[in-house]
Amino acid sequence: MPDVNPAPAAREYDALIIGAGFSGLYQLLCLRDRLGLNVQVLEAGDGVGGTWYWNRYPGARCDSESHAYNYTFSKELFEEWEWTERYPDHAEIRRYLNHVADRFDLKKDIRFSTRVVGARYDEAANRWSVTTEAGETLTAQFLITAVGCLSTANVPKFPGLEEFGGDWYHTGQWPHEGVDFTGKRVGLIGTGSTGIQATPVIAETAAHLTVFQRTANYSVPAHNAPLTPEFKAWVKENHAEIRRIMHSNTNGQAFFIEDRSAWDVTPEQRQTLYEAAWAKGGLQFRAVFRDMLLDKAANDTAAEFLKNKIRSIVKDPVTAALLADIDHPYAAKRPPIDTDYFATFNRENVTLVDVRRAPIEAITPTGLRTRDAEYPLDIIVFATGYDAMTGPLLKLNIAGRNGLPLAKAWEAGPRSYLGLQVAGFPNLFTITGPGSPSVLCNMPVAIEQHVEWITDCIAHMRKRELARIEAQTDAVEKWVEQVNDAANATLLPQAVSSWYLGANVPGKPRIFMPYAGGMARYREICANVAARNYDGFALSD
Ligand code: N01
Repeated sequence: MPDVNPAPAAREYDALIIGAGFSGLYQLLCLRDRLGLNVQVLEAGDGVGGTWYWNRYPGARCDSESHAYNYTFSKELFEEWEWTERYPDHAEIRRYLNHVADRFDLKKDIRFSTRVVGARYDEAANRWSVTTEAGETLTAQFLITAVGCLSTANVPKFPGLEEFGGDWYHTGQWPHEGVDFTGKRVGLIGTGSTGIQATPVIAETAAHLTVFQRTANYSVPAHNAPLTPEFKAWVKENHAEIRRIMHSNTNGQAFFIEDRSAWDVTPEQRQTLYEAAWAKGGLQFRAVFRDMLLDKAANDTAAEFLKNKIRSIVKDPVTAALLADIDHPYAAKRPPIDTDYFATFNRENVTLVDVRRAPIEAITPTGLRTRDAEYPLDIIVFATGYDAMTGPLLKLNIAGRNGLPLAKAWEAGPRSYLGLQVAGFPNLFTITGPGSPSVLCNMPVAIEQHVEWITDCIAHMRKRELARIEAQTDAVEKWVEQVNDAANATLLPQAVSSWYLGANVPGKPRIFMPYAGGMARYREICANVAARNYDGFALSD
């Protein structure tokens, strides 16, 4: 049943929140129940879930392990919810978020099926005026975006798509009723985390699946499985410890990166450690050595191990060579994890096509044409990613002081202070905005930290009767430098086709967007800023 709330009588709020995923739900709870504010959430979908509301493609599943993919603010909530598998699938995550929304009675303050199409700051009134697609206007002192980092689908502008006679879908806007691939000739474009998750599942029912690969990718087995009663009991008993680990490490996961260099061990020991990590599976593979993302030679040892795995799994040597022809360091792009991805290319009904060598030229009425060949298709699946991080914010048409559009302020790429605020946009907070660790961290951990920081900041303002907070230009300049320095200290910018850099969207400025200095360090920086009376922000009454 869609969650539909009638339009409320009041149109003026203390705070408006855009989005009802992990961020929006917790921000609502904090501002409404902890600070007593009059808050409204505006959500385009007809239910809670955010990214997980839209991402229902075959194989859609979280890459963080379920016991780490939680809110941790409530011990009771943590203990009463039981995940069923090592990695929750999209439907189970939606059940979790619905449970949270119902448990804390959040839905009554969420306007579903309400898409925000504009937001404008009125300086004289010190209020944000937010317009919805239906033409309504709502105002608030604070505007908080909780729109996620990966919610604006990137559908490449191939000529001919409108004339395609079959069906096509982007994975991030998947039909709720699902798609039946039985007996169909399916083309899947994209081999990021999504394409790698979807490929094996689609191959099970499609008559034929053609995977169009532009950039070959690493992947480590997920080894998904149902959780045992013992593990579930262990999780419940160890809430505090799991939380402590997630809050004190670099990536917000429930494990630490090993404190050893790839050069502390012999090549044989390295091989043994990689084999053990491969057998364990999941994102922990990148935690085997502390210098894996810092030292190219150290990274090469992991990269070679993973390429050898591909060569050993995939039987056809040409396909294996194409899959293992990876041009970037391991984990410099977001590392996928999979269930039988490489083995799927041993199936009779699956073909890999290199669209780096022979790019896609057009979608035709009956299929897809590359420079070299024509592929007849009934269904095309675009696993082509997102206009990441900035896309969801720019889509809102936000205008700050003097009507300055955010798109103009960010013409040369995103510039923010701590990924939380943009100079010239007072009282606007961007949860997991560009310049914060966000996508380099386990998202719920990054989200909780941002939401709690924003809540404390607003509480501070209320207590001191301050009405306005705004990032200062010099603080923004310094932070942008720190974001660049943090990225440049790692191998991350070496993946030139990465969406971390905006490289997947033609014309998008190439800026390394997330803060790569680590979640623990970032948490400390934000706490220090707050302790120093919100250093770098101007607060006024
Ligand atoms: O998107 P991507 P994604 N012609 O941008 C290709 C998160 N996630 O949806 O690399 C041909 O990574 C593109 O090629 P290239 C996770 O953070 C999380 O897979 O640009 N190909 C690439 O292969 C992830 O990183 C989970 O050369 C084109 C692919 O499409 C993020 O979402 C699960 C093309 C896009 O890969 C995005 O992943 C899934 C073109 N014109 C995803 N344009 C969880 O577990 C693009 N491509 C939580």
